[in-house]
Amino acid sequence: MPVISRGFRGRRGEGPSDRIPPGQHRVDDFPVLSAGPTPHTPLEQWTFTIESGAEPVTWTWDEFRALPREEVTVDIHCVTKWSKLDTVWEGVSLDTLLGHVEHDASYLVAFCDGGYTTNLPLEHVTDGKAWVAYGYDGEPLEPEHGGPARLLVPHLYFWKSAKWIRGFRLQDEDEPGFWESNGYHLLGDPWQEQRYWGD
Ligand SMILES: Nc1nc2c(c(=O)[nH]1)N[C@H]1C(S)=C(S)[C@@H](COP(=O)(O)O)O[C@H]1N2
Ligand SMILES: [Mo]
Repeated sequence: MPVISRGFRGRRGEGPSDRIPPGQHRVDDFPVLSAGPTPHTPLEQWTFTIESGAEPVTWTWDEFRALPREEVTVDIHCVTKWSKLDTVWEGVSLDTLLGHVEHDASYLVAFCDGGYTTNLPLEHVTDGKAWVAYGYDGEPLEPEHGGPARLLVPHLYFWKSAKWIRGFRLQDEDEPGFWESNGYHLLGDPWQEQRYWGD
C-alpha cells in the first residue's frame, strides 16, 4: 500500500503545499533543459578552478573527488514550473571549496563548458546551501544533467544550478549571467516567484 504523508494531496502534478512553491507543479520524471549541446570533456582534461583576486585555486578530477563529500536529499524547482521532490545528490559543499580560498568577495559567477554562466550572492551558497555535485541517485551524474559535475543550489530556481561547471569567479559586484542577462531575475527565489526582472 502506498504511503501518503500527511498533507500530501497525492493527485498527479500536485504535492504538499509547503514544498511546492507558488505557480509550480510536481513532476516525477527528470526533464532535461539545456540551452545548447551537451559538452563531453574527458575527465583527464577536467579541472575545477576558483578565481579571485589572488592566485587561482585548481583541482584535477582526482583531486576534486578526494575532497570531503556529502550526500543531500533536496527539492528542485525549475522556472518552467516543474518541481521535483526528494532528489538525491552527492558532491562537495561550496563551504568546503571556499575554505581553500582567502577572499572578501560577496558574489560569484559560475562558468561552464559550453559558455553558460550564472551569478550568485555568496550568502546564498554558503552555510550548507550549495554543492558541486557529481553523483545523482547513487550513480555518476549523467552528461545530460550536467555530468561530470554541476552546481546544485536547490533553494533557488534550477537555472542557477549550472551544468558542466568548471569553476567560479569570486567578485565584489553582482554580474548577470546567461539567463540573468536575458530577462531572468538576478536572484531567483522560487518562494518569492522571482522569475523575471521586476518580480
Ligand atoms: N551549463 C548549463 N547549465 C544549465 C543550463 C544550461 O542550459 N546550460 N540550463 C539551466 C536550466 S534553465 C535548468 S532548469 C537546469 C536543468 O537541469 P536538468 O537538465 O538537469 O533538468 O539546468 C540549468 N543549468
Ligand atoms: Mo530552467
